[in-house]
Amino acid sequence: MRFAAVVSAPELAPFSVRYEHDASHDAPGTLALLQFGEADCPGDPRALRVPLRPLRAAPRECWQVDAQVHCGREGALRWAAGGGWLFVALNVHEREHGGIEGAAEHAYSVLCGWVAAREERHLLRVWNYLHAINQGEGDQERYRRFCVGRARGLGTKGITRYPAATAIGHHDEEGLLQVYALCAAQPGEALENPRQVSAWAYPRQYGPTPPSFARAMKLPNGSLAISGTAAVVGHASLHDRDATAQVSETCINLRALLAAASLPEFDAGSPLKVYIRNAGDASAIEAALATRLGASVPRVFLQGDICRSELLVEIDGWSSQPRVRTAAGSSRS
Ligand code: 3EB
Repeated sequence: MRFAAVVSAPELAPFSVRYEHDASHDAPGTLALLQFGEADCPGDPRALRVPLRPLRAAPRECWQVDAQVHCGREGALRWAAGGGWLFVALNVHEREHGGIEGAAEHAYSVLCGWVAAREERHLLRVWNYLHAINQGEGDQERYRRFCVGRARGLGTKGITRYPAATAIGHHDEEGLLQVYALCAAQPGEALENPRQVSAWAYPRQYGPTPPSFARAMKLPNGSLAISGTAAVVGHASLHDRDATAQVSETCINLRALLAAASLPEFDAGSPLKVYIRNAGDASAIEAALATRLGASVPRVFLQGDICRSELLVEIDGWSSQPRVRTAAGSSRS
């Protein structure tokens, strides 16, 4: 008889995300509290000001674990960990790194180097908010330079399995790059969208280094972290200058991802972020979404520039695992 050596992965505590007005950073089990466009909250490393302006009354985004949370700062990096999950965030200033490319390389190098030494070493989901994302022509466009620096920062730390991601342009402080991430002590499963060419395989016309992200990440708890999703089919942008049609196409892309993950429709457990380039499109986008998403699906509307100038709207978010009926008839999530 042969015995396999089993190195058991640490059990993960339940992890959930929800939107809540007036949420407090010191509620038990808070891993992160994302505050859109609000004043900075310097006291607690978990309370992160996100440099995007809400276009509607915006709740805060709370990441919660059923576990004790420890948090701290190390240099520019801030973190919180508990129950096998880790929130980590970094604000970098381009002027200290010779521009967006150097800032991105630095941010990823610091973040990945720090995460690699932790028990929660699996980088699952990353958000990137950079200033003036579409400025510059051709391969000098700032988003493309960001992609070059990000790939270099990831590569020098040996990351070859891409996280799910969002990259959006902000109109806040010039030169500010914010990167924050969710990591865990167990790996996730990266998923691609059957309607889209994988971003890391985009053809040369979109830049010298293709974007380093997966379309979604199935988290070790079965939930799905959905990358920024726009009206991209194959590798082409569709519905130029038509925000409503871009919303429809984006929703088809989102449903294709849910199907690929064997998850049901979005519901009250699926908080979504809607990034809108032109504030003047907000009402049309809101109305278009109302016909395609159930009223119970939580959503926030943020002003943000999408990484291709022809794209007017992008959506990211979470979809939680369906509740499982236990033998006793009670339900658990
Ligand atoms: C796209 O499909 C739209 O560079 O991290 C979406 C999500 C997009 C993430 C990134 C870019 C990123 O290509 C843009």
